[in-house]
Amino acid sequence: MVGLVIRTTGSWYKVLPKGAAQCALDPDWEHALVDCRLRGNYRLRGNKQTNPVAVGDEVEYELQEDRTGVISEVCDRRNYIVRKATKLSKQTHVIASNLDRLCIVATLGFPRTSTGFIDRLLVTAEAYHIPACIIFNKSDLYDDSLWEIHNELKNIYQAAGYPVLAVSALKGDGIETVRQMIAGQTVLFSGHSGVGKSALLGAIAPGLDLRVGEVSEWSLKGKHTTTFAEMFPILLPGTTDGQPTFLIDTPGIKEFGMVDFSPEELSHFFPEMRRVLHDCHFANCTHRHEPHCAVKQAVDEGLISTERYNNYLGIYDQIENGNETW
Ligand SMILES: Nc1nc2c(ncn2[C@@H]2O[C@H](COP(=O)(O)OP(=O)(O)O)[C@@H](O)[C@H]2O)c(=O)[nH]1
Ligand SMILES: [Mg+2]
Ligand SMILES: [Zn+2]
Repeated sequence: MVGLVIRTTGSWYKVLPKGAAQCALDPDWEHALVDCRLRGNYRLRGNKQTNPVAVGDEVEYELQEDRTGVISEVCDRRNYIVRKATKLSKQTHVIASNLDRLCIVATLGFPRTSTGFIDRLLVTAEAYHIPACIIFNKSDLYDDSLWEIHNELKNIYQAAGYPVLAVSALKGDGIETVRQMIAGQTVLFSGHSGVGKSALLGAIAPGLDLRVGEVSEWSLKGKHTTTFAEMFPILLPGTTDGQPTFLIDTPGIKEFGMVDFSPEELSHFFPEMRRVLHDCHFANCTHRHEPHCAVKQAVDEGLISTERYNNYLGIYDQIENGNETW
């Protein structure tokens, strides 16, 4: 049997069998899921990762008499996104795999997401070859000055090559555009706690069983909770062959990505820098203080945003100083 891992709790994995009712809004959906464990003698490929099976993995499993499954094979991942297993550990935890898109959910007010945070997630997406977009939520709270900031940021990020949307999960504004953009894809929603990720998923697919506001309340109380990514298949119009759309919520996950590249590679993960860096005088130009640097020239000419460039410098320093998570 072949299926898709949609949730993990400890050593049990919820697997959606191929061909089963593929919509989390289907009343029979929970019953279609198979509780699976990993085969006892499953050989881990290397020991860098703490979880051998992650949300988004395609797995082969055998059904037992008690209707549980035993996973015999985790299929090769197209891509995946990780975080550090623990603060000091060298090991990583795979948050989710086989992604078609990373949606960065941000807010301009209540609270304000920094461009530094957005740019770090974008770098992560570039490093893992996952197309990214930025969704500014809570547009219902915008006044004129927030709209002005929104439009400035939209210009910056669209020029870099990323789709930018303004939405209100609360009022429903812009949600149809999100649906059209993600139809048929596997999409990970990431961003700070409280920006409205769960509310956004609920707006995209009304009726999903999501805990809006819950994690932010937990963290206010200072409780330590271990929550993981969870995937919800839904059916959206506009897909061929009724292909489901997979939404991945990440409640409680604070850190995304881990740098496994050298600072010299960083500019390759800024698309607008990647386009010009071959014109730098020095082949190993770091675009910080070298003369005849095409990147700095593009910044001076207003072709590359000063804000993005400053964040590049900040991330460069951070990696150089051995601080490799965000
Ligand atoms: N005004 C406004 N509030 C929102 C919107 N979306 C979410 N919220 C609120 O923001 C808080 C956090 O939402 P939640 O979905 O739990 O955020 P998450 O931590 O990113 O999953 C809740 O109190 C929501 O009601 C929105 O579009 N507008
Ligand atoms: Mg949430
Ligand atoms: Zn340069």
